[in-house]
Amino acid sequence: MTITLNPHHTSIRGELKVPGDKSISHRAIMLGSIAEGTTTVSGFLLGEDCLNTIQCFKKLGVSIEQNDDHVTIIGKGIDGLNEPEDVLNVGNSGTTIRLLLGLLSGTPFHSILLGDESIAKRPMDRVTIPLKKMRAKIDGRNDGSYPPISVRGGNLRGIHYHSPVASAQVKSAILLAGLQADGLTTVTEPALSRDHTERMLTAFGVKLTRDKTTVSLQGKQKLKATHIQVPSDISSAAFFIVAALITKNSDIVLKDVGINRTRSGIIDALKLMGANITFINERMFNDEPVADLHVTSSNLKNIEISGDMIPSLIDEIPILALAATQAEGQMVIKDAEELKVKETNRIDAIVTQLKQLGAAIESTEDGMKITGKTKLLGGTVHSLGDHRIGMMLAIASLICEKETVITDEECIGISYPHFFNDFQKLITPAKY
Ligand code: SPQ
Repeated sequence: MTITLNPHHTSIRGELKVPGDKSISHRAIMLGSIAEGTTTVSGFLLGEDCLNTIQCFKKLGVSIEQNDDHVTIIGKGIDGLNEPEDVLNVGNSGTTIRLLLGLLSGTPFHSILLGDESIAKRPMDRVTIPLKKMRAKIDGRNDGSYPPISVRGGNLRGIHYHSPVASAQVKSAILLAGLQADGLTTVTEPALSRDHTERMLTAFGVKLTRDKTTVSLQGKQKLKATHIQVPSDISSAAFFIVAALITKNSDIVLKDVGINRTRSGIIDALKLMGANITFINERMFNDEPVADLHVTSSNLKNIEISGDMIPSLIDEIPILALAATQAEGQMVIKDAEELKVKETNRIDAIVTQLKQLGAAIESTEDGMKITGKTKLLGGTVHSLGDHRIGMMLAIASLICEKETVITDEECIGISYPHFFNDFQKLITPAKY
């Protein structure tokens, strides 16, 4: 399907609560399923990726009831999952397939995991290599590198894995396998990736030790059911943060946003660029920090984005690139090769689609260069089936001279159902 957005030339004003955090919602279902007792989740993300996680765990024999954004999971314990009678279809979700590969590496039965066309192209060897070192039996296309993938788990031993990439999916897959392994499992990453798994394991009573970019846990620990309150997703909030910054007379408050330091690189980057963003009412949801974010229109200046900052804003690079088109000077994004293995090759997707709208943007080997300030013109652009590209293009339409037509916009439901309702809510008529 396509959507046509007229040029708005408007302010963004009002208060909004964006949906629950995708990474935390996945993990709540997974850890609740292997805990002892009944776990309840509030603020669960009803996006397609997280609903696919629920379907996979139902096929593994877990009783899960979902009413709107409240979910109740009757945990089966760490040894209680059943061999699935059907394949486990993760749809578009890289988090589901990679974390499930880790969890199922410890279960003494056979499972087959697959997903959509995008998932079939995403590399799994980053998790299958360490999981095989732990003795999991895994096979798939290209020697276990691409889905469909089959796993026969059990009899794992702990390892110390030095991951070549800063990836929370790699770290989490190994930790979920390590929970079922003999001995100690340790993961060291080159830079700290998002740490929701570590925080939530602690909330479920698991003992782990952390030292900078290293985390360790002993196998055979039991998880105790708990209540998880999911913060609003900073990755979804980022679209409206940038919308408010790049439009005139804008003033918004985004409620209950997760501001975990391993995810809030987008706020740090935008503040360095001169953005007016303040945290109000800082507090904790379980072990996760949250705040309400007050954002107003700002004059932005471009900066370099590179190094250890990249993992903390990797999913926000599409919307950061749009902000850069409206900032003075040049933004250089480096060390971001990981963008090539997301739902699309996001370096190519960002560059081709923003260029189509009139941006001055070029790709590089490990990122891109964007020169601002440029007028965006509008025209027909493509989400390429990538939710974050689709939402970035929708926000771009706010400042385009002419109408913007976005193809395949329905993919936005992967992480942000009702995105366009929220978008409309914040748009106020121009005051010229
Ligand atoms: O789940 P999926 O498809 O991999 O989703 C993305 C996204 O943009 O929503 C990436 F394409 O987010 C990943 C993120 O990039 C979610 C995630 C997690 O929940 O653990 C971690 C990051 O990936 P990685 O490979 O750096 O661990």
